[in-house]
Amino acid sequence: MKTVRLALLAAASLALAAPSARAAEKAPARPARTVELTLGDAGLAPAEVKVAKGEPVHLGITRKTDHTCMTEVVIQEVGVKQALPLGKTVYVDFTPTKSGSFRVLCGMGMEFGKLVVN
Ligand SMILES: [Cu+2]
Repeated sequence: MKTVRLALLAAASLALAAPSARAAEKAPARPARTVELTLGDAGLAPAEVKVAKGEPVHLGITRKTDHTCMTEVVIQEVGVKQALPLGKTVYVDFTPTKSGSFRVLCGMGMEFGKLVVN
């Protein structure tokens, strides 16, 4: 797996280094937007996050309480399912491809917040 990844990276570097008309035409990759969420005794803060369709999101979540059932975060529509260890910021990356208001859930399906994609 590691070897394959390295090979892909090498191929990508070569592609970037090689001057070509096609590379010049290609739009630069959109930088990811970093969004930070904190889970405390009062819940998720902020409880609603707004992002843009097609914009890569680098989502960081820090669980600061043990008095919660949200030891895992699930946002089905963008394929997020991530364990939330206490006191540690975990990051998930995704790019929403459809707009809507998506529920941010704990592992058992309870709603803690919304991800709004416009
Ligand atoms: Cu729950």
